[in-house]
Amino acid sequence: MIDPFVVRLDLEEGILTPLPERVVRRLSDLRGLVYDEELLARELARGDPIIYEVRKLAIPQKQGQLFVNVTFLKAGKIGKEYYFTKGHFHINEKAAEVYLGLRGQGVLLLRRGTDTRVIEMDRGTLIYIPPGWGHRTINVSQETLVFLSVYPADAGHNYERVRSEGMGLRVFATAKGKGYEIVNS
Ligand code: S6P
Ligand code: ZN
Repeated sequence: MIDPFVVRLDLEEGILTPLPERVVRRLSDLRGLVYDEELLARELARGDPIIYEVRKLAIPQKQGQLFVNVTFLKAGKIGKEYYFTKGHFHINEKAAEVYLGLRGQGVLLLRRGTDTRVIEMDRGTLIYIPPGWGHRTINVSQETLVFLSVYPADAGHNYERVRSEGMGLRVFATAKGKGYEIVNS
């Protein structure tokens, strides 16, 4: 059981008050997921910076509950590939999700079988991810990408499927270094 509760969400910065639990993902967590693994290994020899973090409200992992998270995905690239979240499918194939862009400019990649979608995300973009669609977020801007996620607490996350099958698409900086291009991969 859980009582009704209230927190503050700073709609400009995405900061929750009081600050909830923090999950951190580093460059090394992108091993096996990036386009250029050799380049990643060389960059890791120099250090293992934080790529993104997720702030998670404390909600019981029980059917009927909803998890509420805010993701902060840093700006940067590995070679020409913009920083991205690992990406996952929900283990519970009936579990949908809602994303709300708060800050920065990103791209949400969706995949279900051979069907892929590319959705631009910025402040005020509300995206409905139906059950069964794998999802990964990419930061294509020069500032941190911030977005809110709401999804069933019993969704579960399958990361291995994305690791083995990929997302079908990647997001690269264009040759001129500005903007982005979507490539099959
Ligand atoms: C959870 C939701 C987000 C991601 C977060 C990090 O279902 O999609 O909160 O967990 O953006 O991405 P990932 O792929 O590392 O879980
Ligand atoms: Zn999800």
